[in-house]
Amino acid sequence: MVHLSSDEKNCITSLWSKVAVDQTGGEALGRMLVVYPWTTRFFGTFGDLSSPSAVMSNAKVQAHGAKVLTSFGEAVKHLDNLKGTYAKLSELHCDKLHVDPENFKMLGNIIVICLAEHFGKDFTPECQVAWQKLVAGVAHALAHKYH
Ligand code: HNI
Repeated sequence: MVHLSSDEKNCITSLWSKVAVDQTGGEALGRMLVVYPWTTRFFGTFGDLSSPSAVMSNAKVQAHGAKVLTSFGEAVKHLDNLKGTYAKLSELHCDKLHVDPENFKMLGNIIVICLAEHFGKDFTPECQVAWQKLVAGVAHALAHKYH
């Protein structure tokens, strides 16, 4: 359960409205695969992931990253109901994909890093705290249906 003040909610939604979702999503997923190479095991059908440049220029990584960050947008729309929002995806990642929920935290942190890099000083420390709470909340919601 995340507790966000109204200021925190405002900074999350206003920053989100300026995010280039497709580009940032591809970047975040690509970085996860580069920095935590064991995560490539989930993406055996994506083709060449053998080096950082192969990962970052892989069209399937870019497309899937866009899909993941678009889905993250649902969290921004439903800040008060993350568990309900991700119930189906939690089942999918658990039962079908067998993704260890630790990975959700790692990707969430990378998303925050990508935002910090894009927005520089506009990503204030207060806003960063709010985003950190949000990515933790999404990771928690995605892990919720695990058994
Ligand atoms: Ni994730 C598929 C959302 C983190 C591995 N994932 C999806 C889909 C969405 C999605 C949406 C598409 C579902 C469908 O086809 O119905 N994933 C998210 C979100 C996060 C996340 C919102 C966290 C912010 N996924 C992760 C992580 C991993 C991961 C951290 C692995 C390390 N996801 C997958 C895999 C698939 C997937 C694997 C299936 C990919 C494919 O198409 O083959």
